[in-house]
Amino acid sequence: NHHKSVVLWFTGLSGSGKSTIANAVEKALFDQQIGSYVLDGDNMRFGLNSNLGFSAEDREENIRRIGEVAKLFVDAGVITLTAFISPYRADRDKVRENLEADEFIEVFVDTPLEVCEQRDVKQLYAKARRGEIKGFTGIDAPYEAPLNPEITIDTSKQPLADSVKQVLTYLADHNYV
Ligand code: GGZ
Repeated sequence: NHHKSVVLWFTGLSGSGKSTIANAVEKALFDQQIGSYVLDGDNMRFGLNSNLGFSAEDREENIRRIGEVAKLFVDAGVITLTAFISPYRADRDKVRENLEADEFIEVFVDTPLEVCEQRDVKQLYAKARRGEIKGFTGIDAPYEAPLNPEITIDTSKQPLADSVKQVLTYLADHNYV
């Protein structure tokens, strides 16, 4: 099935739903015989970026490397979905600038902190509140929201299927798929 390769750059707080939506979009594309690939903490932070932590400098380097890898995937013709907090606007903008204008779609997963904290699947917010994790995004480290994201999704207001549809509709409307 024909498609135009692109990076779908998901950004948002821990627990906002980035990986869940990205993986569901990957599956939906697969069902349409369109190959795509998800870059996330599981395959980047445990591999290529295993020497990086969560200081501002390390997050910047994390995002820089992911941006370079995503660019290689796009050059290889793959629809590439990345699911990282990527809290710094400047770091995301650098990734965008390193690609063609139509090769970067910023997907802001704008789930409120309160909702992410309520979910707390990995109990990381609880640890951050107790001071057992320092520099946790949204608690004592910054998250800089995108100013002009192509897509904004609030997972506290709609089910997963609607979020997936939102992304697929954007791709179809802009002739990526
Ligand atoms: C934020 C942290 C931290 C700190 C560990 N701050 O829910 P998760 O577990 O799976 O998502 C978070 C993930 C964030 O990694 P990223 O590579 O996406 O971050 S960044 O883009 O800022 O480089 C969380 C876990 O790692 N985690 N410590 N201090 N999230």
